[in-house]
Amino acid sequence: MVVARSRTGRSAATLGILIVTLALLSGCSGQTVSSSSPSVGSPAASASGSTSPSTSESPSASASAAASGSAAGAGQDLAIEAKEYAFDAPASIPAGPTHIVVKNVGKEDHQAQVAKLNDGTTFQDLTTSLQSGDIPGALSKLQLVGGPTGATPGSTVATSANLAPGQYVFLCFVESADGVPHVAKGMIGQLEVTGSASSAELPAGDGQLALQDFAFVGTDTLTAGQHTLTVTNKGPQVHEATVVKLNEGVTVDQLRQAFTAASPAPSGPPPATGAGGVAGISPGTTVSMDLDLQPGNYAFVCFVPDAATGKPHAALGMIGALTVQ
Ligand SMILES: [Cu+2]
Repeated sequence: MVVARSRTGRSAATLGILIVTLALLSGCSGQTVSSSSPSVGSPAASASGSTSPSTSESPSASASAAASGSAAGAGQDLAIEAKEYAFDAPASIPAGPTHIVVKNVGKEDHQAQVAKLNDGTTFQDLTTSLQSGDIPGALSKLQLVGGPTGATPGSTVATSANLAPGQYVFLCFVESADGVPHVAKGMIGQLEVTGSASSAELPAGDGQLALQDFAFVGTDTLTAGQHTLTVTNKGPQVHEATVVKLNEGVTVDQLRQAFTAASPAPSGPPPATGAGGVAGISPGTTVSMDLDLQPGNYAFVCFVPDAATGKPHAALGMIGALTVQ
């Protein structure tokens, strides 16, 4: 399938370019930053709360019986392995608060944009839109509930969402070196969420991030180590919060300038490397993301294209500073 690169607005081309930008940010350093687990560079260590690395069983959806209706736990784990160009994940999971854990076992960056098909929309409808390059059409068929993004090879990234029953997909819009987004290489997964909707809250976490047109408002300082941020999209547009670690000496203002320049032409070393984050979230939706960061200067970045101009929200100022002490 080929995703056309000729549309306007929220186009595949734009999204692809954004992902390329992200890839540039991630650079070729081979350096990985986990935003949720201590398993970086240690394949034997499993992500906290996820399945064992055993190959005899696929990642499983293990419902936590004790967490029902409680804010004390994430409810259940949904363990996903991402590689070129497929997701290895359970086919179904019960509805409710879900800790979505993506382990990148591949060689390229990956993400798992998690999205629920609108009522009346079939998986075939979605893939038809994707195959014809109609990304706005595809997005109009979906409710975006985040999902881990910015997963560098070997890293694990986790987010949480309260999954309502229905048909879901995992999508990876990261581009390969050939310029083709992984979703066009078949990197689409399907998930059926069963049972009835849960009113349970996601774990409160210890920080808040509001996504607005076009700014990040909320937590801007964290201590090193594990945190969970509640992330709410309060803007009329879809937003995301990709986390990047600024290279030594690079400021958030410089990063912002790189995105707002008329023709970004990165030369020299990339200004930042990927450090996880949460993928696209529909307006009015609250999810959460786990972070496990070393001290340093980071930024939240939104690469979602503006509905009116097609420019990435980052180019419209949607970059927020995050200091980890
Ligand atoms: Cu945005």
